[in-house]
Formats: sequence, C-alpha cells, structure tokens
Amino acid sequence: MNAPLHPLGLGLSAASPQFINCHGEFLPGQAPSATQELAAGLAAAAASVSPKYFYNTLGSQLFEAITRLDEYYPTRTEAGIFDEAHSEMAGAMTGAGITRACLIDLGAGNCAKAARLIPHLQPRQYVPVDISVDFLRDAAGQVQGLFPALDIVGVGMDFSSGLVLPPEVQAHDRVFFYPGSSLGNFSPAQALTFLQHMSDPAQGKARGLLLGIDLVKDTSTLEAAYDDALGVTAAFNLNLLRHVNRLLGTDFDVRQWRHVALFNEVESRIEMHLQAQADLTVRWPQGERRFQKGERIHTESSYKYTVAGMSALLQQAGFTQTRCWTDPKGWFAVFWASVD
Ligand code: AVJ
Repeated sequence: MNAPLHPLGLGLSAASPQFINCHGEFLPGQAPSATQELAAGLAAAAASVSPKYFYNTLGSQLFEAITRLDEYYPTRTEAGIFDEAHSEMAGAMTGAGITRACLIDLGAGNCAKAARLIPHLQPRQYVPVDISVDFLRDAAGQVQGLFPALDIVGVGMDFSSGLVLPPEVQAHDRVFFYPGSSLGNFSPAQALTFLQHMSDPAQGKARGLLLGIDLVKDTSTLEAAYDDALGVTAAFNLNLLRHVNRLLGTDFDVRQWRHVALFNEVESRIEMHLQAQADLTVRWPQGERRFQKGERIHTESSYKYTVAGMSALLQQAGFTQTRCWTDPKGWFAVFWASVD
C-alpha cells in the first residue's frame, strides 16, 4: 500500500483510484516480450534500445527533473500555451458536442498536466496510462486526492505497439490527451499509424485528440535541451543501461558509456545515443555483443515538426478538424484535432 499516512497520524488517506495493470498481457501475434525486444535491439548491426525503457521508477523521476531544467523548454512552454488557451480548448470540445468526456492521458507520468486541465474540461472519467506502473499508481492517487469525486481508472501498460484499453474505460466521448511531444518518439510513419488508430471510431473510439508537439527550431537550442549542463539528461540516458541490466540480465557497466545528443537535420529529429568509451563486450543469459570504442547504441529519437507538417499528418490520419495554439516564439504547438 502506498497510501500515505495522514500527517496527524490518524491513518486517513484519500480513496485510491481504480488501477489496472496490463503489463505482461501480450496477445498472440502482438508485442514481443521485453527480453526478446531488447536482445534483438542489442544484437542488431546498428544497436538500439527503445526509449520506453528509460522509464523505470528512477527514470520517471529523472525525467521529472529534466522538465525543470533551464535548457529543457518544452514542458514550461507547453504549460504556458495551456494556461493561455485552456478555455478555448474546452470550448472547442463542447463545440464538438463532447460533454461527458473520458480524458485518456497517454504517458501520464506524474499527471501534473492533466491535473491543471481537469478543472477546465470537467471530464466524467480520467484515465492516466503509463508504462511506469508504480510511479503512475502514486500519481493517480494524488490526482484522486485533488478531485475526490472524479472517476479515475489508472492503466499501467505499454501502448507503443497498440492501444487496447480495458473495459473499465468509458467507451463514449473519449478524448485522448497526448502532451509533452511524446508522439515525437515515433517515426512519422509510426506516428501516422498511431494517430489513425486513435481517430478510428471502431478502435480508439476517440472524439478528439489534444496533442502537444515540439517544433523545429535552431540546432543549439534543441541540442542544449537534450544535453543539459547539470548532466541530468545524461543520467536519464545512462539509467536505461541499469534498467536493461535488470530486465535482460545484461552486465552493462554504466561508467564505460557516455551520453550523446545531436540534432539530425535531415530526419528532423534529436537523437540520443550511448557511446562505448572502450572496446568491450556486453553479456546476457542468451547472448553477447561486442562494441568497439566509439560505437553507439541509439536510445531515442525525438522528432520535431512544423505546424504545417503536423496539421497535414493529423488530416492524413483521419482527423477532420484541427486547431492549433503556439507560444510567442513558435517553439511548441498544441493541437485540438477532432473526428466530426
Ligand atoms: C518524453 C519523449 C517527450 O523527447 O523530449 C527528454 C523525452 N528525452 N529528454 C522528449 C526526453 C530526453 C521527451 N519525451
């Protein structure tokens, strides 16, 4: 039980929200297991590990610290856009006839963004979804404390290869909330598939999507955001090796690796890598991989869009109406996309 004791020691605690842990429920032909996926990525000629493996509990905490860094502009820029426009956003939803919304928060993390939005949107149900189960369970409990009457269904799951929500999630007036530019972790082709799934009434049952996405800007601003002076992003990237050691049983020595972040202009994406600082061999129960000094493991791509590019992608995915809000510098955009 994570329910905190009442400060007066009375043992009072807020009602815990419903919580559904969908981890380990792999349908046949669906996602490969974490160990298979990790081993395949490490064995590939160009080694890679999916960025979803950043998020063990420490990884979620390090990401939370990243969002407070001077260099990491996306979180506070996006928050500014919401502060300016949340009543217009709520108006767009009621204008589309959405009155009893089920707010599905993808990659909810600490749920802080939704907590600020809920008073304006007044959803009937709030569904935070995240791969980092224990971190999410705590966060959902805190949201329940703020909104004791709200129906909350927390869902611990990896939605990277499909979004099949449990039956406890209300099937009508679904609004997906995908802030923070997390969509940028998908390639544009994967992002299109994911967006199509959400706009498909037979599958995602979404009436609309509130999406936050980071925009293309000068390379030095972008690279500083992913290689901060305090080294928090480096720690976040390196912590992935500890998580993989636990999941796959590898023997990565974190000290032999270095954080690298660069903006790939051709692909319009920030890339994060871990670079071997010496010739070395990584071993795990079913395999091993040699790395030469300087060789890299690709751990994250974070695609940066233009407003026109994202508008086109949303239309292509089947959303018929889009609205967009940006900050004065044009660094970040929030889209409302609906399917009416
Ligand atoms: C959570 C995927 C949006 O790409 O900016 C932050 C993750 N990685 N610093 C991003 C991240 C390094 C973040 N997303």
